[in-house]
Amino acid sequence: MIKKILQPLYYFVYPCVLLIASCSTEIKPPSPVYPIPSPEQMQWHEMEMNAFIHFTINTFTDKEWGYGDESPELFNPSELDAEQWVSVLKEAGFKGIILTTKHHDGFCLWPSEFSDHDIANSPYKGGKGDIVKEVADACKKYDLKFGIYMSPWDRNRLDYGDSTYVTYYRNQLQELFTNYGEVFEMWFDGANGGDGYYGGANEVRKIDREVYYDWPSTLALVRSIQSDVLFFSDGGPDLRWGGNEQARAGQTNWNPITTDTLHAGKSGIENLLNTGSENGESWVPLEANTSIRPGWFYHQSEDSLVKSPEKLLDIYLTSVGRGSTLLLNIPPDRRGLIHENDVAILKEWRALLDQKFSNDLAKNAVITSNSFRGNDDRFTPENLIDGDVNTYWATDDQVTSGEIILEFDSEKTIKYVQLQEYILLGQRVKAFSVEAKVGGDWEEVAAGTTIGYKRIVTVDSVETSALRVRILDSKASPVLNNLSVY
Ligand code: FUL
Repeated sequence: MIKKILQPLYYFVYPCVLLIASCSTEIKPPSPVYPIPSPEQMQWHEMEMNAFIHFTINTFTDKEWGYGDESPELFNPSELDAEQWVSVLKEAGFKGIILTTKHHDGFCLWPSEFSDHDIANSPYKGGKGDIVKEVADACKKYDLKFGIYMSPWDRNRLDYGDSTYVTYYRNQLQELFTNYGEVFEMWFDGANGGDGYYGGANEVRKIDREVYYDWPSTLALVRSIQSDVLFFSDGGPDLRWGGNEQARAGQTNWNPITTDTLHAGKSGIENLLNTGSENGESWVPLEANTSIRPGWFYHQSEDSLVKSPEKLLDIYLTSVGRGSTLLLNIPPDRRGLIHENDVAILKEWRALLDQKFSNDLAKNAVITSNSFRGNDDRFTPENLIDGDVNTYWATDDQVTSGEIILEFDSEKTIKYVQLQEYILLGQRVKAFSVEAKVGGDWEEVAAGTTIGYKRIVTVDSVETSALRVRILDSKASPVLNNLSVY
């Protein structure tokens, strides 16, 4: 009888009491501010630097854009060594490689079942070569991710402009995505249509960039073979072009942007691509691309024009340092090797990056903030300097600003301040400033708008015993997982 009376108490009242108790005391983590990155996009953010490889018949004709009438006989690298490419790039710090499997001239670096304009008809390895395979295998061996560029515009094809060409293009994508293992990124070039050889027609062909390729069907086809691949194009859908080829992301760089389909060459959207939009509907991060040389392909005449390590440091700051990922092109030469000059510069650049960003002064500083979420230990400012990207500092929901203070044990010379948002909960910060304590007063030494995955601001060298980072405005309560000072 007593048991019967107590039973409802046990099954109903007790859980209710527990629930109410937990609701009132437990501080919940902040809710996401949508959109947020997919798991594949998050991995891509963490890669930070990828290498582009432009290599094809242009390397042998000294051109940037082949016309499409080049004989495959011209393609004959004498010492090609994909492992040299990959090992040099890995040492420089790149995490993935994107190879031009076919550029605008239509020559294929793999023996394509659907074309004769390919490596099988070149002297390279007696027609038995397959450079897509060589690079994909080398990436596997050195643990780098492998990505594919295949130009939609094909100046060799007689049927470019007809629907049969789109079928041909899709067949080739199917070949590439079936035969070469995992592809992390597919790069769709926005350059489309114009004059060409076109199987001997030698004319100008115009296509309607927005409808001709029927991108949604093409993407669905590729996704049916490899579901995790990220598509890059002028406007996404997964990764967006940054609106310039100097790897200069916007000072304000929102990952969100509103895009209903691939823009595929739409003009006049460069500024929008460069900044994204605060209230954009989709997470489409900016990939900042440029070349280590003036051209995309190798030209002997540019051997002395390889960008300096200092220029590359600058490029790192305008790309990775503005919350985007860098895609730096390093074109192999006619031997099929990364040229000595480029190898030397990459080494010096790596050393420069290590020298600038290895001694994090924040690690040994005392860190405090004016507030943190619910005064709960899980959200303290210490999380910003614990080296763990999965722990973060956050404020209460209604608080959209905050101050974090770092106190050093002695005067330090500061050059860079690095901030990171915990973007798995969305991009939030709209404005921040950095101040240094000089002669007892706080002086502003840097300021910025967005942070995103990573933001590095350069400070006019200042000697100080304390730094204050002020989050001035944010879409919602700020959530940061890293603060580093160099
Ligand atoms: C452009 C192309 O026209 C260039 O040749 C190069 O491939 C660059 C990365 O994209 O649109």
